[in-house]
Formats: sequence, structure tokens, C-alpha cells
Amino acid sequence: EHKFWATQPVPQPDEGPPIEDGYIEPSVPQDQVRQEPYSLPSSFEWSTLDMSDPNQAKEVYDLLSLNYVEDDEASFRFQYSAEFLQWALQPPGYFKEWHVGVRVSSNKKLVAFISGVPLTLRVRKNVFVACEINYLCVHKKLRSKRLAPVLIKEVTRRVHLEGIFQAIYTAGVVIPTPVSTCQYHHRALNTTKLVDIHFTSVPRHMSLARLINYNKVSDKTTLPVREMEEKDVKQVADLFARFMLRYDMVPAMNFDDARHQFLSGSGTGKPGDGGPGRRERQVTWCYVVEDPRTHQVTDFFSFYCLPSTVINTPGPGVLQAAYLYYYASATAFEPGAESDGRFKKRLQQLITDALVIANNAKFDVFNALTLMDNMNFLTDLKFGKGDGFLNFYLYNWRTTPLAGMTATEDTS
Ligand code: YNC
Ligand code: MG
Repeated sequence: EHKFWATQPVPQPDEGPPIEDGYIEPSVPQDQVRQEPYSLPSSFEWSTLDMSDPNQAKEVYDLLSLNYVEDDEASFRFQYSAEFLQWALQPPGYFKEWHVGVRVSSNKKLVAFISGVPLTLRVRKNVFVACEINYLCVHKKLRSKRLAPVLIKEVTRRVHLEGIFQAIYTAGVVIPTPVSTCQYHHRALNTTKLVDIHFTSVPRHMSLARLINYNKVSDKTTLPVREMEEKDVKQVADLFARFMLRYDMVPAMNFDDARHQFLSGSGTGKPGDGGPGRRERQVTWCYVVEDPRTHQVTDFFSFYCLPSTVINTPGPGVLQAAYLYYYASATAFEPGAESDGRFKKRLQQLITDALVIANNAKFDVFNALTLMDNMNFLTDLKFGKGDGFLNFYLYNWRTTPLAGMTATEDTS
């Protein structure tokens, strides 16, 4: 029933859980990788996008803003900014050739796209270089013509040419075979707007006024948080690496990776770059807690800005959404902090402060998935379950299902 996915090195529906983690098909030397691009239907041509060129980044933005992922009711569509795409697609060591477009030969209009970026991944005990695939998009007028498999095969070929044979990707759709499935949760900030654009509805037993009051957040942070700066990168990278040992599938980041992920998307990188328009300009928002005595960074959290277009509802045309990204707390390393609730309490304080900052910056909603340690705060901090799910996939790597990317249960 999956004509394409049945041909790919991914775990197939009929097979049971693997006995051992490992690749599905072996890597091959560069000269055994197909050298010619896959053929496209006539009147289309391949085009590598240069994301450092604002005009080409804008072309990808234009394609995605009209044709990328929508919710099931087609009420909202992701609207990644051109700046976001430039940041996401140009991490340290990126390959320009992995930013693959399809154009109409006659007028050069961009009608399809797929991208990859390199990352170092740890899946349980194995650490390997892989490719993260994202932003697969085919113009609405060209759907269901089996163009997606051609895009996937072509990016795979280009990844193989760099000697990389594993990949990670996420999708709302279920295909062979998820390693983990997470659910979106939403914390309402601008309740009135969310009701107006039909993102939220007022529960039967409540008035709008009561719902607004229920969702109120303080305008002051509870912990001494400040924006991350250049001088924090080393400590944030170290804290992140140590904290992520809690989980079974994580990116490994060196200093440059951490700098890119947590600092480079923050516009000027200068703290206090506030004022109007900041939310529109800034891709990632990263905050640290520094111990005033030791000057150690003890905690950090980050979120990114990803608006959605409001489809078919008159009024404000854009939903301003913040998405929780990575966080870490040294509280997790203190003996007994898990069992006596200290870790949970600290995490709740950190995310409460993330909500305060996002609210002050005029985000409408704050989103998070059921991964990492998020189950420790989602309910208490008034996140509601969303309709959306996100499936995680590995290409050419077998492993037993992962527990929603949650902390591994200690069975010792
Ligand atoms: C999807 N999202 O099952 P079968 S997520 C993977 N991811 O194949 P056609 C998908 N495969 O079932 P359309 C997929 N969606 O027959 C569909 N498929 O085996 C499979 N939407 O192709 C599908 N972006 O061209 C089927 O379908 C085959 O015209 C059908 O195009 C699909 O970025 C799509 O949701 C998604 O733009 C492009 O619907 C189109 O419908 C669209 O006839 C809106 O395709 C935007 C959207 C997807 C976001 C994402 C991750 C993509 C991962 C791709 C897989 C990467 C594998 C690893 C490669 C590197 C390996 C190395 C080393
Ligand atoms: Mg198609």
C-alpha cells in the first residue's frame, strides 16, 4: 500500500521490533553512488537554492507560505519567515547542494522543495553523522503526481555523495515507520485573539472573561533570567550536552553548533534589542540563569518564532506562535532532585518564565510537544492538548520504539 516507502531502507510494517540497533543497508563508497540526478517530468528542472541569497530565500518562503503544512481543518498554515529558513538551513557544515528545488523550465517558477542539513545524532548508544530532512513541499497544483518520491530520492542521492547514509525527519502523516509520536500542546496567551480566529473556543461552562482570567500570566519572571550572550555559549553547550544524556534520541552539539542553534537566530545577538518589531525579526529566543556567586550558567531555555497564516477567517491574518525548543537545568544533576520534586519545580519555574517572556513579546500562543521532560509541566502550566501529532522517523537505522522522546525509565 506504500508503493514508494516499501522500496526504502526503513522498517517495514510487517517486521517486528529489531534485536539490535543498526543500519538497514550498508554505506557505499562515493564512486558507487548514482552520479546523475533523477529525471523529472519534462518541463521541470532541478535547481539548487542558495539560501544566503535573500532573493532565493524569499522564493522558498513564497512557496512554503502558500503550500506548506496545514492543520487537518485547513484553518492554519505554517508561515516560516525567510530569515527562519536561512537560519535553519545554514548550520555549521551545511551543504548548499542539499537545498533542492524544482522549477518550471519555461518561467523558472519554484514549484517544489526539499532540504537537508547535517547533524550529529545519538540514538541510544550509537553516535553518527546524519542528515535532517525538512521543508518537503510540492505546489498545490502539482499534488498526487508522485513528485515527492523523486524529491526524496534526489536529496538522498546528494546526501549519499557526501558519505552520509542515515537521516532523521518528522511528519504529521503516518508512514513506515515512526520511532516516536508526540502530541502538540498549546498554552493560550492572547485568549481574545485565539477565540476570534477560532484557534480556541470558550468551554461551555466558562465565560470569555473567565477564560481570559484563567490564562493570565504574570509580567515579571520568577527566576533571575537574562538573554543568552556570546560569553555563555561554552557553558550552555556543556550544560546541554550533559542534560541531554537523559534522553534516547538527541542531537550532539559542539560549541559552533550550540552557538548557531541558540544565539545566531537572535537577530543582532545584542541583549536588550527590544522595542517594536523584535518579535518579527528574531528567530530564536534563548535565556539563561546565572548563579550570581559562581557565575555558572545553571539553566537555560529557548523557543523559536513560527507564525501561522490564518486561512478563511476574517480579521488578524497571522497567528503569532512561539515553540518551545531546547532547555536544560543543572538541578537534574543534584542527587535526589528527581524523586523529591525539586527538578520538576525548577522546570516549572523555567517554563513559567518562558511564558512571561513570550507573552510580553506579544506572542499569541506558546506550543510544546510531549517530549523531553515536558510532561512535568504541560498540565500544571495550563497547556491544552492540540489536534496535531508529530511523528519522528529514522532513515536506514533500526531501533526499538522510543518513549515519546521522554526520559528513560530507570529500571536498574
Ligand atoms: C511526507 N511528509 O506516503 P507511498 S514533513 C514522507 N514525508 O508514498 P506524491 C511522504 N513521505 O505511501 P504529494 C510525505 N507525504 O505511496 C507524502 N509522502 O509509499 C509519500 N504537502 O507522493 C506518500 N510537507 O508526490 C507516498 O504526494 C508519496 O503530491 C506520494 O506530495 C507530498 O518535510 C507532499 O506536508 C508532502 O507539499 C510534498 O503533499 C505534499 O501529496 C505537500 O504523489 C504540504 O509520498 C506540506 C507537507 C511535508 C512536511 C517533511 C519531512 C519529509 C521527509 C521526507 C522523507 C526523507 C527520507 C530521508 C531522505 C534522506 C536519506 C539519507 C541518507
Ligand atoms: Mg506530486
